[in-house]
This record gives sequence, structure tokens and C-alpha cells, in this order.
Amino acid sequence: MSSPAPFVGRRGRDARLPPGQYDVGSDYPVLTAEATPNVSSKTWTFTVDGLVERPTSLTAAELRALPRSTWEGDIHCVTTWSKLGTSFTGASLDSVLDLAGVAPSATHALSWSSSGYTTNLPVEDLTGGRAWLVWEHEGRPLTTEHGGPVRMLVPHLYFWKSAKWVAGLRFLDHDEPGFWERHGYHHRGDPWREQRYAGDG
Ligand SMILES: Nc1nc2c(c(=O)[nH]1)N[C@H]1C(S)=C(S)[C@@H](COP(=O)(O)O)O[C@H]1N2
Ligand SMILES: [Mo]
Repeated sequence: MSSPAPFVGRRGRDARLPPGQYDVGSDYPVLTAEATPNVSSKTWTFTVDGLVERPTSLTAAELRALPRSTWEGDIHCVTTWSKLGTSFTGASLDSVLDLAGVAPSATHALSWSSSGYTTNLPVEDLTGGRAWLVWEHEGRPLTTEHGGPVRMLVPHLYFWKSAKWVAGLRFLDHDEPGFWERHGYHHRGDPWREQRYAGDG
């Protein structure tokens, strides 16, 4: 039996939990700032532009034709819930970025959703097998409320960096804050360094 309590003392604490986080167990909370959009996989596209050699746009069918992989691990929301031992299936963002060719001058990217949500990430957090475009959660199609048909997955950062209903990435030669970052959240958001708000670590 796992404890639902946020603070369970050192003895019962799972080593997979970053500081200040608690385990939601089998729950999967929904956190959405905007109105939930209705995005069809028939019309969904993902655009990579800005500082790239070949601006690229993919349909959902083209994305699904890329090598598929399943990621298993833990996700951490800045509001302090973590979901341990979950899984998502999709394509590594590396294979999409290989098509576009990120320019050496790019340092950051702004990820954007058709619903208006944005979030910024350094290029190193999006490459090297650390980010995915996913369409399945625990073996089932990603539901609309969790970002279906396709969302970003950048699980080593707080989950606000994983945009639901993601529609594109724009590569930039500077850091540009996204939705939560403009509201005082940290630009990078590493849960192990507890980078919740601007100024933390
Ligand atoms: N488009 C969009 N993506 C988003 C959000 C959002 O409000 N809108 N919330 C972020 C936050 S704060 C979290 S914790 C996760 C929540 O994903 P979930 O609702 O599937 O749990 O999505 C992230 N991606
Ligand atoms: Mo979150």
C-alpha cells in the first residue's frame, strides 16, 4: 500500500520522488490552463521552424511512420504531484529534428500548441534522447484531456514543459519565456534541483 500523504517522513519516501513531491499512485491528474481544444489527428500537424536548415511540417501519419519507442519512467508536476512508473509511446524528437536540421546558432526553442500554450526549452533538453512526441499513454491512445492526439514529453523537467496539443517548435538564438515562465516559473524547471520559480537554483 502506498501512502497518499504528501509528507510521509524519510523512512517511507520513495527515492524516485524529487524534493517536495508526493506520489499520486494510479491517479493521473489533468492540468490545463486554457480551454481544452478539440484537435483531430486528421488535421494535426507539427511544424519545426526558426533557426533550422529545413523548415519542416509533419502530419500525424508521417510522425507515426518514424521509428516508435516506449518511454517508461516518472513525471513530476510543479504543483507537487509525481506519477511514478508510467509510460508513453511515440517518436523520439531527435528523429523529427534530424529532418529539420537544427542550426548551430539555435540555443533555445519555444514549443507552442494550437490552443495558445507556449513553453521554452534549451536545445540540450530537446535532443540526445530526452524528448518525445507521444500519442499513447500506458498502451492506450492519448486522451484529449491529456493532450491527444499528440503531446510533447520532456520527462526530466517539470511536466509544464511537456506541451499538450503541441503544434510546433520554433528554434531561437535566445531564451524567450513561455506561458508559465512569464508568470514567474523557472526557465528550465529541473525537478531534482527544485527549479519551480524564477530565481530558484
Ligand atoms: N497546452 C497545454 N499543455 C500543458 C499544460 C497546459 O495547461 N496546456 N499544462 C502543463 C502542466 S502544468 C502539466 S503538469 C502537464 C499536465 O499534463 P496532464 O494534464 O496530462 O497531466 O501538462 C503541461 N502541458
Ligand atoms: Mo504542472
